[in-house]
Amino acid sequence: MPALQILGGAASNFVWAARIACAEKGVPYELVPARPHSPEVLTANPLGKIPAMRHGEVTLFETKAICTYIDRAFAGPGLIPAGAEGAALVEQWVSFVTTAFDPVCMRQYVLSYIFPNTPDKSPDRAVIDAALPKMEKLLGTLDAALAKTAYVAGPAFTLADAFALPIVNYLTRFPESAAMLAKNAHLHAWFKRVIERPSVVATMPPPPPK
Ligand SMILES: N[C@@H](CCC(=O)N[C@@H](CS)C(=O)NCC(=O)O)C(=O)O
Repeated sequence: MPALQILGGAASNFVWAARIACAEKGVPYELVPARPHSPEVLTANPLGKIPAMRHGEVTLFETKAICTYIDRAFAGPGLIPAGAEGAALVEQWVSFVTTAFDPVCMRQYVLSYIFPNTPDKSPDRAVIDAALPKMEKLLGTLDAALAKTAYVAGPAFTLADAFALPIVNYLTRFPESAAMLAKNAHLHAWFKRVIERPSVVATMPPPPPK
């Protein structure tokens, strides 16, 4: 049995980012299916969020901490550059994803389609419409970065790509975000490239039920 365990559900964008990090490094791991706030997750993360990680004596939560640990604890291609500027750029873009891109694009927009709070469970139009101008700016920000470099934080694939990709993949599934993606040509071209990486193909969550 692999020594490293990732606790969480495959559909979570953060769980997917941690699994991409393992796959990029060639680190064997076990995905332990667990829902947020389940007793299993609460043993590893007092806030109940996924993913959490166990590796021997090490227990971690927060996806960036988990991915940094995976990058440093194991051999394999580095996911954070050694140099000060390169490492800071990865930090910058991971923070951008966790503090700005995820809250608007996933929590506000995508979840209003998947788990709407409306009485009849139809997509929550008011919440979706309020997200759209913010999404234009966020996608435009990534697009401008990707106009200059092949990957989000520079010339090579890093944790910044692993964090952004699962969210952009969700954005391909809904009409307004798919149209926005098509308009942001550099972001779209990056997505088409990274979605075919072996680490991404190997960890792709199963399609949602129809
Ligand atoms: N800051 C956390 C966020 C993790 C997170 O929000 N995970 C979601 C699933 S994608 C979750 O557990 N949601 C349940 C909740 O927020 O109560 C991290 O980077 O790991």
